[in-house]
Amino acid sequence: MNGSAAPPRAQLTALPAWQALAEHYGRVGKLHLRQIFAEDPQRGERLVAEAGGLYLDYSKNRVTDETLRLLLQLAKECGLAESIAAMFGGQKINASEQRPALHIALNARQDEHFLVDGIDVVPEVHAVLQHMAVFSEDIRSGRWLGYTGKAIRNIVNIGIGGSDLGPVMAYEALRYYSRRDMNFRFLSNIDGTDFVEVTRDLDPEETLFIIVSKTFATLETLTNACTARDWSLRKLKDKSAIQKHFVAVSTNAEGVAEFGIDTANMFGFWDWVGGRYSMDSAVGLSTMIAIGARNFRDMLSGFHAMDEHFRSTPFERNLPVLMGLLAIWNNNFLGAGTVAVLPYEHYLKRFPAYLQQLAMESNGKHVTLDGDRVAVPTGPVYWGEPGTNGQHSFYQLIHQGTQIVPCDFIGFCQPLNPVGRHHALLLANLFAQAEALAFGKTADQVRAEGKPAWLVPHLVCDGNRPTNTILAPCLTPQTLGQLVALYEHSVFTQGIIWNIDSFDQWGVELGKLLAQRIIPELESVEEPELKHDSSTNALIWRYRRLRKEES
Ligand code: G6Q
Repeated sequence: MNGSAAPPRAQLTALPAWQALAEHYGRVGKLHLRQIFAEDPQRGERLVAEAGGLYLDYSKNRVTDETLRLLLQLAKECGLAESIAAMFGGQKINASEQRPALHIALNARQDEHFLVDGIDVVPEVHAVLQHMAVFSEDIRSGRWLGYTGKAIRNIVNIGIGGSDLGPVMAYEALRYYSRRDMNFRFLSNIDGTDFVEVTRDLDPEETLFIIVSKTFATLETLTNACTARDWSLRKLKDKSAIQKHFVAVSTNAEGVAEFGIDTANMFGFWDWVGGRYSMDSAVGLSTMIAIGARNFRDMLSGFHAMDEHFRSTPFERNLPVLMGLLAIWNNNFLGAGTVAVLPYEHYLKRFPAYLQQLAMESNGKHVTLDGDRVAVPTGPVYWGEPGTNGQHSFYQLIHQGTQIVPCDFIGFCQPLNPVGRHHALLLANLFAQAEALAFGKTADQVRAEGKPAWLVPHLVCDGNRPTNTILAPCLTPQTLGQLVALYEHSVFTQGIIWNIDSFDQWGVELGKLLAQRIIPELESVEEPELKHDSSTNALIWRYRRLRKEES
């Protein structure tokens, strides 16, 4: 019995391709990339794939042609092709929530059709985009005035999780293309510090808040939105000023109206768009205001190009499929529990944090779609920092630590800000790191450099650390769309192999529920009767005591 229409699937480890991979790993698991490259001088030109200018070099993974053949066979046995068709066909592939996961429809051209329950959603998608374009232009041109007649100079996006990480990442990534005479800020944390720091130098008369919440029921977002409303009204006095300084992105028109926002200034999206897959929906309103409607559409065309590539390219040349299958190999056969994402592009500094949610909320699951406990580890930890900063921080562990950390290096051939030799130095470091990780340095090489014997073991780098290198011409809105869609579909591919629901997130509910119980226990004037475990009780008592002493 499962929540999807699909029949239960055989256990992953019982599939012939999985068993063949396990047996194959026994033979090739110890092979070193030095040997693999030496035996195949063309490997670096062979094990690459390209889509719309995005070039993936996966040759520095610990795989042979046979490994790749078996991984592709695994994709077949797991029904990846059928699952891709099911996603694009609007089937309820988010089985535990009984919904389609149709974020790809957000990128559709006007002449395309995506059906949800038999209804084409593309016209609605374009209607919202048009609404966003008009509004963004009104703000950018100064046609939209604040309550006291001043133009809007500050945009504050209030949202959390999927309603924050995409917008903030996209703003940072595309800052080069953004309006420099406006401020864009992102308020997410329920910690009052976030609110204070975001608003401290802003003038309410020139500030527009975009409240982004699919449900319009999220504690953090509503708390921040209410505080922002109070903050605005302290200066603007009149409640009707809210209409000029607050707009919403949500599926919940009732909640939006109740808050006091004119629903004419609400930008809709749909329950078939998951939060972490929503930066190309109205959730990206702040992005559109920052970079303009045309650039936003270019970003969507990048998403769309990668969506189409994923849908129609044979798997052996399909970037997201290859990356997803390699991630399975690294995680389940090489035993790597994490993936480092290392963009050599400062504008992508929030990209690892964005991917953290995309990958970990999607695939951090312990139960299969059939309700069974998974048989193998799922959902590696994603993390990272931009190069070259990481090199002076955690790369030591990646080079010489005791665990394997597969890395995705991301770089661009053309700098957006050409400054002296900086770009050549930056990219030289990227290429050098991938080279060093693959090939390392042997004791013989160290000795040949004349190093004293006692120092030799410290200088040896084993190498054989798997990496992907993604190289693109230049960071543009379109490239960003391609890059995000590449990871979305790679995450999807992994979820299909593991037979998990990559679109739900039930695990986050328990903590939220317990917080609701604890809030009154922290705030009540009376001494509450605590019925938690002894640790939680003691923490609450201590907090109450210290707060009381302070006041
Ligand atoms: C994303 C998650 C989650 C969600 C936030 C905010 O896939 O569902 O991160 O985006 O919890 O939810 P709201 O947009 O409903 O406020």
